[in-house]
Amino acid sequence: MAVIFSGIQPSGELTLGNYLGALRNFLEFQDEHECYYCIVNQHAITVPQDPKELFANTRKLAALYLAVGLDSKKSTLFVQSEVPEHVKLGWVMITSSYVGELERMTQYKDKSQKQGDSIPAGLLVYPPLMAADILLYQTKYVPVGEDQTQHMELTRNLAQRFNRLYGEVFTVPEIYLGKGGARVMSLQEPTKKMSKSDDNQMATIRLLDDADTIAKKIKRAQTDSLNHVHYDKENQPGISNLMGIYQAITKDSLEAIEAKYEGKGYGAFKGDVAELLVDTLQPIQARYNELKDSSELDVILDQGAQKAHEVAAKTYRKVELAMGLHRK
Ligand code: ATP
Ligand code: LTN
Repeated sequence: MAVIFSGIQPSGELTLGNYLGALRNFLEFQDEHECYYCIVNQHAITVPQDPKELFANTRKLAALYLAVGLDSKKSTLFVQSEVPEHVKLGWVMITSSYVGELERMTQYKDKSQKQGDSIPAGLLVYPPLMAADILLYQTKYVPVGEDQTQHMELTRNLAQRFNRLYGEVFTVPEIYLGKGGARVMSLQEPTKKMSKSDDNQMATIRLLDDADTIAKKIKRAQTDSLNHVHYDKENQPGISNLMGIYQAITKDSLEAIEAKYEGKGYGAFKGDVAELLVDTLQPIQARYNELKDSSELDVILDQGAQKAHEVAAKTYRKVELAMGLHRK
């Protein structure tokens, strides 16, 4: 039984990108592996958050994890800030990192560009905290979207660096990229990834969007003037993105989709994409509504934090002993 770990930030309402690129893949593991799924609220505060929204988004995210099919009897679901070992090992990982390697992270470069002269230091030290999240559980596989590849490489480097210096303490983890949906693009700027913190509401499909909103957003999604359903990311990024979404849900091949819509315009295809999304998201939304205000949710998160803490504390003790960071 291998250990699986992944995390999502409660930094806004989840998008279709989060679902197809991450959440959906989490479910595959829970029958056969030891799974930890975390709401990484300490990562979310690397950019300013409204306290009320952060609080609400944390609960919403927990309910969504369960609504998509995560089973709390099989997987451990918990909130990062409730397990103090994350920041403890996070500090150790920060002190094991070089400024140069952190500055080379493309997510840091993207997010810091928008901040002018006042770049929050948290943006720079975000990846070593992510490494700590993963390494605390002796994780083997980390299901994430493609955008996390560089952070995963850094995590592996930090684990190997520590093991070389202090002895074999950590399992060196591997990224797990699911098939299809690993990179869903913005509906408005299809060369950019769909991101839950995008201010342009038309750019994202939210998991809690109703049928009319979904239809409107897909209808207005940027395409080109060729009116030919054809996969060509370079020249037809908008329609290719919609085809990627269609494929991720139906598992049809791109060729099969092209053949099905041969001679039909974008209107017909977009209508079908919207319908597929509504059919996929409606049952998730129904379960979400049952769960969101239930006391069951708190019981699950309390038990999750306790289980995670037990495991994390064991690894952290090994770290202290290996580094001489203990007294007894
Ligand atoms: P933010 O906009 O706040 O940076 P985000 O939408 O990028 O958020 P994260 O919380 O950073 O989401 O990521 C959660 C998971 O969703 C990660 O595994 C990430 O790789 C995946 N993910 C995020 N966006 C996409 C996307 N557009 N396509 C596929 N996977 C994605
Ligand atoms: N960096 C990730 C979120 C994240 C994560 C993790 C993912 C924080 N800690 C540990 C997997 C494992 C992101 O921005 N998507």
